Amino acid sequence: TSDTVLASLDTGVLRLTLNRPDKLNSFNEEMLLALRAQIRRAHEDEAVRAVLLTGAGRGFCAGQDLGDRDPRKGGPVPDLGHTLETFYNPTLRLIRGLEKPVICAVNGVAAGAGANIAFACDIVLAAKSAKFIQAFARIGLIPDAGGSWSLARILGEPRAKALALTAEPLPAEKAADWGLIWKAVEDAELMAEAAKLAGSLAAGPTLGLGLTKRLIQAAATNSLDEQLDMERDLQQQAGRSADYAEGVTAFLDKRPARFTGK
Ligand code: T3D
Repeated sequence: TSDTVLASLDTGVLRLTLNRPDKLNSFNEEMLLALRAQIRRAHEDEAVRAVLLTGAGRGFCAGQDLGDRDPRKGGPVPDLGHTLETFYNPTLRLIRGLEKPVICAVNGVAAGAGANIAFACDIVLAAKSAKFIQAFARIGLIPDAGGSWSLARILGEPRAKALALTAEPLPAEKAADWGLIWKAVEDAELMAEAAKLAGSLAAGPTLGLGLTKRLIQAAATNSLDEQLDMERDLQQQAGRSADYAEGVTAFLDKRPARFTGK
């Protein structure tokens, strides 16, 4: 365990708080490994039925800790391909591959890999005062942590290129208008709203929600025929779940469903 990522599990919601507030929760190796370990735990632990990711203090995450990349400290030029492959990319893959909802509450500035980790989450809420910055261009790097993929895919090339080439901050409300995030909410309401959403998703039919996530993520590269086949197969699986039987029974009994996630 590491205090760089605070973790607590409460009624199915694994809340993860990036916790290096003095550095705007920028990523050092310890924090990257701790985050990865927690997302792995979310994969493995049946008691986890949703993840809520946020940041401590006034920022969400300022990307890579540049103090760890100071060229004046001497030593060899860092191999950033290696650090992406070792520290960032596995976490991105784990978030996208987790068949449980991942909610991100962007409580303040999200820059570089910090912004792009947020975009990899399933539902992103942001405080109105938060901004997303593709800071890479300011230091001679390229958008990583899946950013080139999600920005191009979600926004299309014109907006993706402008954000990435200029590193202009994108305010939360505009990010919501552009469909890059789910919504911007009043700062004071962010955590309550995100926790409520995470809580209700954690009480949901986890198996079906996980299959839904897989299906929607597959749509971008599937043909319609492939997608229809996949819907057939995954609906077959969902239709055999205990939660489907419970959902239909509860509807017919005119009472709220009590899902177990299976
Ligand atoms: O290296 C690899 O492995 C490749 C992977 C790369 C992934 C990446 O994410 S590259 C991009 C790295 N991130 C950045 O370039 C962003 C750098 N930060 C900023 O541009 C600004 O801090 C913000 C726009 C995010 C916020 O600005 P502001 O004015 O609200 O806050 P600030 O005063 O700049 O920052 C507050 C403190 O956090 C400050 O420390 P101090 O002076 O109070 O002791 C600042 O140095 C520190 N901080 C912020 N970001 C980082 C950081 N320290 C280290 N690394 C940071 N990324």
